Amino acid sequence: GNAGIRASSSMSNNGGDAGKRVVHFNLSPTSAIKIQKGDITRWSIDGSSDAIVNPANERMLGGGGADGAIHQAAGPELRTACYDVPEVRPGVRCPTGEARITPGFKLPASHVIHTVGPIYDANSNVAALLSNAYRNSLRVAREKNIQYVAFPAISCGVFGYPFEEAATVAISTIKEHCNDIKEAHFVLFSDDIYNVWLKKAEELLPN
Ligand code: AR6
Repeated sequence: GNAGIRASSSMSNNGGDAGKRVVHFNLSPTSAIKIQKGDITRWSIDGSSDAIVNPANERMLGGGGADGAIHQAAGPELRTACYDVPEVRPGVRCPTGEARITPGFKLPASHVIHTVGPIYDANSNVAALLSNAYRNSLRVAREKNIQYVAFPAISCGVFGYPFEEAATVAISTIKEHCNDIKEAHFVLFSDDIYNVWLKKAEELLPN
């Protein structure tokens, strides 16, 4: 049930340079969702084992958007670590909806969880694939005992997913599956996506 969910906002240092207004939604005494505008490459929780989620592609060797920014900030060791992830079939290290983990190298965050969201297609079940990307990212974090995870708006850039539909999938999936994680953060790059996410969170995570 939703008993105990409470929203509050504050100026917070969590997220370092990434944070302006951080809006908190407490799901339980030990688990929270936090939403902020910012650059995910700058995000970390001081002194903790933490992870940022990279909205990658199936090859996992870098690209544009957040993926490009994350590789740029992490340094060339990240590409080497990604290259070493075994292919499940030629050219595919991480199938759509799955997740893989590497160190963060020069990033402030200690780990990168690479996941692949779907390319938006109104005529296929992309919502299930997008939900899998969030759920499997949390599962990989849990397996490594990582308690703090930051997500961008997976599939909302190059992959063309409409923001409102993506926000519904992202927030409901995280709400359902973040039980064993202390904090799931959304670090959103643009005002428009931040505003859509906040509105949807207030709808789906009521007081
Ligand atoms: N911090 C947070 N969010 C960011 C940042 C950043 N530094 N930079 C961009 N975003 P995208 P996708 C936002 O395109 O749609 C790549 O080429 C961006 O504004 O990064 O899942 C990969 O290699 C958008 O809201 O990822 C894949 O081929 C969101 O992050 C493909 O793009 C996601 O946009 C993946 O496409």
